[in-house]
Amino acid sequence: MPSEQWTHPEPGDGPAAVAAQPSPEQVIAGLRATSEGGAELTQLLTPEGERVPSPQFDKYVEDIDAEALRGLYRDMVLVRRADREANAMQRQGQLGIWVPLLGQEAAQIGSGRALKPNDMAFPSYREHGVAYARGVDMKDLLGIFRCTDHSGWDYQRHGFHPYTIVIGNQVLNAAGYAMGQKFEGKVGDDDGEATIVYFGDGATSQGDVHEGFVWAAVYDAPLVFFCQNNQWAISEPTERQSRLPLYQRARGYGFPGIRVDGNDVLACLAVSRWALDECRHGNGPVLIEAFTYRMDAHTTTDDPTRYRLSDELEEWKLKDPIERVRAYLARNGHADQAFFDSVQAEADSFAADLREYTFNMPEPPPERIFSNVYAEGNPVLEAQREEFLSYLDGFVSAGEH
Ligand SMILES: Cc1ncc(C[n+]2csc(CCOP(=O)(O)OP(=O)(O)O)c2C)c(N)n1
Ligand SMILES: [Mg+2]
Repeated sequence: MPSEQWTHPEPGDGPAAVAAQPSPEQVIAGLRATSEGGAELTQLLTPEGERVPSPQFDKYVEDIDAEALRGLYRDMVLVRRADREANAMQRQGQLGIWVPLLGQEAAQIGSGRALKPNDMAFPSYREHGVAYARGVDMKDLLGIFRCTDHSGWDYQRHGFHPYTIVIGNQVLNAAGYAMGQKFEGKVGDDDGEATIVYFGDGATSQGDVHEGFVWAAVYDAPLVFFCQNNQWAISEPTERQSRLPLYQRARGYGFPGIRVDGNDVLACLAVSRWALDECRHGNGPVLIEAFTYRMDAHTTTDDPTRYRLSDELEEWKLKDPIERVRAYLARNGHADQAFFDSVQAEADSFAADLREYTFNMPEPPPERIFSNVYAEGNPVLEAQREEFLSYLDGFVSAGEH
């Protein structure tokens, strides 16, 4: 494993600090580890858009004919276009911050489209593509980033929980939810339910994620741990987070782990369907490591040129998740230029709608913060609300004098 070579320097003759320095070969191996998934990568569509047969996973995408693949292509183009529009709107001061998903479209659409209506998804903060796949209106995401909303959708209706900023915390919530599905007898056959939880490579260093692994494992919870290894936790590369490929961690907890090409929408769909199926039949949990790349900054507050080489980005551009589907569709005569143009036009108008909505987004009244905290009335919260309202009234009357 290149990453092992980098993090396991051989003891040398010199003082420990000197002996621990990686050799030039180890440094190169470490760099490669952030761009090459290795032999263990499950892939159905190469970066050049060629279909790779998979005895284990082909059956999970048997129904994906040309039309369905065009649909997955369209999904990815729309969410990328929305992502680019939101990024631009932050630059114009219309959003407080944006968290780009650029490069992670296949991981999110592939896994998001693998879910069934009764399944539950727990996102972190970058899962705009999964939100879209769960039927959340992308406009409803934007209130969070314009800082007018905490969360803008009905999570039960969409099977998509609110975004979580506290790294890894949603893994505990998801483990609890999946244990509930198990306790309530919703697991065991084709109609069983499953939960999927999204987190990053950096999150795997958090205690919450380990605790989630332990609880889900000992209760056989129907939980798919979906780790998007985008190679970076802000400025910290994956090889500083783990001595071994992340998917191999599952073994220590006693459940299967698999590494999938996170830029291959077909493979992400197939592997997620397999893992969700395992879970709904009672064979969970499962860890999926989607090997992908964060093509843009961590957020709009970050400048990745400070800590990573641009040739790494150039290398990943050749593995673009959308381009490989486009190449496959075009090469096999499944789509013509008119199709690609129409998807682009649809994406442009989708983005224009988001822009229009954002610019005219209503400001919620300040007391909104007290709404929807509890299902029923709560006297303490009600008292706080009243106090806050009279405090605000004080400002109005001061202005009137
Ligand atoms: C508990 C906690 N610690 C630190 C942070 C600050 N923080 C925000 S994002 C991030 C990196 C997360 O990296 P990763 O899990 O790889 O997810 P990615 O952002 O790459 O999708 C950190 C440290 C936080 N939000 N929560
Ligand atoms: Mg990351």
